[in-house]
Amino acid sequence: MPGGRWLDVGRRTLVMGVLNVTPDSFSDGGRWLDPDRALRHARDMVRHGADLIDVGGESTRPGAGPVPAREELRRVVPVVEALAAEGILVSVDTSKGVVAEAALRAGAAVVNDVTALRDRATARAAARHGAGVILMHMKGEPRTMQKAPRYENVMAEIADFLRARLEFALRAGIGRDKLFVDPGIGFGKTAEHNETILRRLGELRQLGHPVVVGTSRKRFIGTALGGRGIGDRLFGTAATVAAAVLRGADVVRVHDVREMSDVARMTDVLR
Ligand code: HH2
Repeated sequence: MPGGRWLDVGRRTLVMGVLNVTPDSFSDGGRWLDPDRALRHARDMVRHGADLIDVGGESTRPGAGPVPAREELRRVVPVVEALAAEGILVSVDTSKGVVAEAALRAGAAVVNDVTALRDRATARAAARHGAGVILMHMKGEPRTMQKAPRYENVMAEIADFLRARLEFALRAGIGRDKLFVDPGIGFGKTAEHNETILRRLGELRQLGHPVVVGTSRKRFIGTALGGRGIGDRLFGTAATVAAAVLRGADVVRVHDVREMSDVARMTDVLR
């Protein structure tokens, strides 16, 4: 881990800044593909309050296709390496074991895996490096997940899935204190499911691990506001961040770090 630093969870809500080095991410695709621009943006996010930078080289937006490992490595590793060398805490947003291994070797401290360690090589890499892991719930695959997702009981299904993946991660040798859980807002969920998750987020605290929540600029916010476009969801995002913090989120994953750090800090005061 860079300089032996680790996330100080629990004292206040931590802010994870999103850095998508992709041509096609849903809200910022193409903006940070150039490594120099990506690094400048990451430093800005840290200056504005990000505790951790989440570097991703493959979009998981609904309908996105897979990116070959070689291409994902080419996008992600140089950026991770440069940020880690500056002492910035980095997570790598990947579902591929080879990318996780390379990013951890380059200095990333956390693997953010939207498939919750489906690739066992990711679990092995995280265990070997003593890395943190964010286990996220997704129903289905990005390509198809938004085609009429259905649940008997959305909170119970998410909690059961995460409990099973926590057990798997522990068996793989990942430290108990290194595991985070995330309900996966927008991953195989309708707007109503996302709203239910935010209303009942507190229930996930029973899993005994810090809770990560990523609502930033997502479609259900646009829907609730009468069809707002991606560039017009800042205040809607702020409301979801405040709600998540009040209901016990430990980490919020956001694009607009400066604004959402204020929201998180102020909501922490009121919590
Ligand atoms: N959401 C996205 C990507 N990764 N990881 C976690 N743990 N939780 C999330 O809610 C989450 C995530 C989707 O957002 P973004 O990275 O902005 O878009 P894209 O996947 O299109 O790159």
